[in-house]
Amino acid sequence: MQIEKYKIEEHNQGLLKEHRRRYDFAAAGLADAEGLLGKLVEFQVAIPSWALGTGGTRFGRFSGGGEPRSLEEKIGDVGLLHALNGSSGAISLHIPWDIPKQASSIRALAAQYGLKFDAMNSNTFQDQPGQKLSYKFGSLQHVRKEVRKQAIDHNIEVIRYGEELGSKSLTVWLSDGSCFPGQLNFRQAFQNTLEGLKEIYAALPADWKMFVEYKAFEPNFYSTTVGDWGQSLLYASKLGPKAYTLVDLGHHLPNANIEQIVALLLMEGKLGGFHFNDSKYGDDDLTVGSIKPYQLFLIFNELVDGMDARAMNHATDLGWMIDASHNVKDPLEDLLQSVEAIMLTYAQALLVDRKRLVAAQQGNDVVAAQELLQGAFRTDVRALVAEARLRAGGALDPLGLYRAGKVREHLIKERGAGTVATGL
Ligand code: RM4
Ligand code: MN
Ligand code: MN
Repeated sequence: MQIEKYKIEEHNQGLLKEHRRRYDFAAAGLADAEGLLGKLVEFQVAIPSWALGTGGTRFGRFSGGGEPRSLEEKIGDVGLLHALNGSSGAISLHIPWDIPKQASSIRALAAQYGLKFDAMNSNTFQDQPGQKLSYKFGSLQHVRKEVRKQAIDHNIEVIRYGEELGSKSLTVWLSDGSCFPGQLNFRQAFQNTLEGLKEIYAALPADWKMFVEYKAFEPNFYSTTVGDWGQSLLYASKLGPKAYTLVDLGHHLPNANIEQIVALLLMEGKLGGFHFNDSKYGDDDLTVGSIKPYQLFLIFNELVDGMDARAMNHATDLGWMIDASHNVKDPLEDLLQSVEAIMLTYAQALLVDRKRLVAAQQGNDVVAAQELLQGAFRTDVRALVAEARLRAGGALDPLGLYRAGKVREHLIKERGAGTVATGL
């Protein structure tokens, strides 16, 4: 299904008066409202193809119905999101969950919705039907060369699919590691993995990036072969200039200072991309900003500061992706909430008075520094983000329109109540 332009306009008309009142108030306090709006309009967050269906845990999965049955329908879903919020202009695919059988028509379909293909993701954490060798004991780290080769070949195949679609990056997340002490020779596992990554790196087109994603635990619970940002950075540094670290917010040990990690990776020019989600305990994959919004703000504060220090383009120089799973919500509603949370937080980070922050830091004025950050965090920027959405052709209240337009009901009618999307 599609949401027609006139429906969005009608919806906006009804809300416009109140919106203007709020926007004028919010913009009056800003030195450069237009500059801020321009940045917000440009900023796009990629939607993961694997998060368009209902997620689950190892205990169960409760589908909400109307899930996309094909890559075409997944693209349709992201198209809906983008029509509503104007900030979801890309999709990140996972192979083999989303093999594009006819790349040219998939590309054309995405273009119709104004979507680009963000990072391609490989999968050597599951065995696939018909696959010769098993990844039970890892993929690139594996003690057997044939298994490593199979994993390398798969990643190269993913690059080829991505090239056909116009993607420009490959995200490698490995579940490799060990569950028990003694199971693995750490150095050997690292070396094997590095060798494999080198072969994949060699197959990257000139204008591509490779993102090495780390994760502290799960599914392996004693060691992970790309377990933290240090290890990821080590691989990325040894690989070369096209390799970067990817930060997934849910992949750290509890209480890790993610904003500091981000700051240092940016300083080194080695931060490549981001997987947004939120968590209370581990890789919970909850809605962005739902549990620790201040932490998200502190991370965005470092992102803006670090990117500006290197004169980077906020919108295009890093890969911005959501990586979440929705067990009890409608996935599309959850994704609308996540994108909104990202936009709000980005806007707040743009509001930080950096000159005054530097002065506070130089003067060891701890109180003033805290006031500055919390002042930005406590600013209500909802009307600013709504204005950016309006200018991008989106809806003033995406979630409201999604519900009023009975989008899920339509999708269930179209696709059926029992459909199950490929993915998590
Ligand atoms: C992993 C990791 C990867 C994602 C898979 C599905 O935990 O976050 O980024 O591709 O899940
Ligand atoms: Mn991830
Ligand atoms: Mn994850």
